[in-house]
Amino acid sequence: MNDSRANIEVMGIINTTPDSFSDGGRFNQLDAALRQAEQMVNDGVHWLDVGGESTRPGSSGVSAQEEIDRVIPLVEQLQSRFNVPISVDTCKTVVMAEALKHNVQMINDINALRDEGAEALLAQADGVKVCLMHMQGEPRTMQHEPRYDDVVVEVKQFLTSRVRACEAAGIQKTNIYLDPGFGFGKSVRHNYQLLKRLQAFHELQLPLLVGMSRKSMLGQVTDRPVDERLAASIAAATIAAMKGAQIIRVHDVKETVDAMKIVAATLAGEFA
Ligand code: 9MG
Repeated sequence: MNDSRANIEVMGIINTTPDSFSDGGRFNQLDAALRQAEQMVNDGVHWLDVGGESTRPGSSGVSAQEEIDRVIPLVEQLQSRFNVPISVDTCKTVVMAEALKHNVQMINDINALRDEGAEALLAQADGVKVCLMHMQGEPRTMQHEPRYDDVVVEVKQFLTSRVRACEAAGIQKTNIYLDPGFGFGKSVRHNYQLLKRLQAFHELQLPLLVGMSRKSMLGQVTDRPVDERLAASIAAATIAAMKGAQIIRVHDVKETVDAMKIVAATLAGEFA
C-alpha cells in the first residue's frame, strides 16, 4: 500500500431485523432505520450496509421474500434521501437480483457468492462492488469448535479460490473486496491471529473490508457487554486500518470516522 494515499472508508451498519421489544410493525422499523441512517450520514459515513437477515452466531435464516420485504423498501427510501453508496448484505441470489435492480453499489456476501447463480449475476452487474467474506460453517453452528491448522493460511486459500472462481465467472477483479470474516467460525485466538497478521492478505492484491464492531472477540478480552464495547471497537478498527484495511464496517460511525482521520494522517505523516 502507498501510505501517503491511504483512503479509509467507514461503512455504517443499518439494522433492519425486527426488534423483539417493539410491536410497531414495518413502518416503525423503516422509520427507525432511516433515522439511524440520517445520523450516520451527518457523521460522515461513506457506505450504508443494509441487511435483512441476522448473521449473529446461533441465528437461523429468514426466507428470501422476508429479506426482500425488509431490505428493498429501505434501499428505496435511503436512495431518495441520501447521496451515499449502498451495500446490501445478503447470501441469496434472488435478494441480490432485487438489490441490483435497485442500483445498489455493493453486494456484501458473508458466503462469498457461493449461492447458485450468484457469481453469474454479479458478472452482469457492471461496476457493482462485491465483498467476498470467509466463514467456516454457517451462522447457526459456526462457533461450535472452529478448527484450523493455520487460520491465516486457510482463510487466504479460501479467498484466493473464491476470487479465481469469481473471475472465471466474469466478475472484474477491480470490483472485488475481501474480508477475513472476524467472528465467523473463529475462536478468539483465531480472530486475533487474523488481526495480528492482516497484512498477509495484501498478497492477494485486493482491498480489504473488515468488521469487528462490538463483536464478542472484543467482549472476551475486555469483559464488557455488547453496549460497552465502543472503545474496543475503535481500537480494533484503528489497528485494522493501520494494517491497510480499506473499508471498516461499524455501528458507531461518528467515533470511527474521527479515528480513521487520525489513521490517515498518521499513514500520510501529515495533514493536508
Ligand atoms: C454482515 N456482516 C456481519 N459481520 C460482517 C463482517 O465482519 N464483514 C462483512 N463483510 N459482513 C458482515
